[in-house]
Amino acid sequence: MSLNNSELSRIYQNDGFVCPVPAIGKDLASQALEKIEAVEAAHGGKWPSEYALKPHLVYPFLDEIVKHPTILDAVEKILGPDIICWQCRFFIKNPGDGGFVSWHQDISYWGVDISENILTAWLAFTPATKVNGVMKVIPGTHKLKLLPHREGAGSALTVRGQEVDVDVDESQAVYMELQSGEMSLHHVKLFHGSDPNESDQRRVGLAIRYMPTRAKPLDGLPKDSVTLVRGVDNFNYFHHEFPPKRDMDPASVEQHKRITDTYKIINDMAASRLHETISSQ
Ligand SMILES: O=C(O)CCC(=O)C(=O)O
Repeated sequence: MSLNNSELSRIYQNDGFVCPVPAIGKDLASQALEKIEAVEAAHGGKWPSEYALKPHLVYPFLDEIVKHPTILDAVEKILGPDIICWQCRFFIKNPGDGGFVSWHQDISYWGVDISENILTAWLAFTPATKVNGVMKVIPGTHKLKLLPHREGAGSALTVRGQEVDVDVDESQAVYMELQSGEMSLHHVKLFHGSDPNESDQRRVGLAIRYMPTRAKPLDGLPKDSVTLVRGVDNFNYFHHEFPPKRDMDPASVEQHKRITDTYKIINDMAASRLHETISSQ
């Protein structure tokens, strides 16, 4: 689907998501998948858990992907010209592993102003289909407030096993099917989740979180870090990250550890303040 600026932004504002959107293309996606699988092979067949968050800080091929011009051109239509990549993380489901993601809104524990227009580009390295556990969304729910979430009730694939604490009408679900090299874009408050992989093929995707540089962290949290991917940052609410020179170079590994350790503290503090954040809307 090739959409002009106003269509893409209109659909996103109306529905809270756009899908499918051309991104890095099939060839680059399959080259990247080979690299992902080489890292997995070197770590006992699984993406290493210590690099689950922000792997673009230690692997140059992922740094290139989060800065890919086709991705950023689409993101810019929604967020404007000054864009930061706040985080990225893999969501990988192997056949029969039972992995699923319960219905949730993303922003609950991110430690950032919840009224801001923030989105995820979910980039497919394999086809993502209804059978292999593609992401599903409830259109229009991005217009709701942030709602209470239960922790630990949901999937092991999310950071806190969070699940939105309301009944979700599954009959309204839309499945965001993708070819490899395509992406979906979804708003940070949109209800979304995914079912287990019932196929014999892997489903491999990278969720890249983009924000406008004006997105303000909640008061009183340690200063978080971001990668400036387009435009200028006139706000400096976040520390700026440097890109890796080569796979796992020591300075990048040190930076990654410092930043993800700080983020764990931010995530815990944001979780403990969730009620306060919800009632402030
Ligand atoms: O990959 C999935 O199934 C879910 C992804 C997700 O929850 C997210 O991007 O926030």
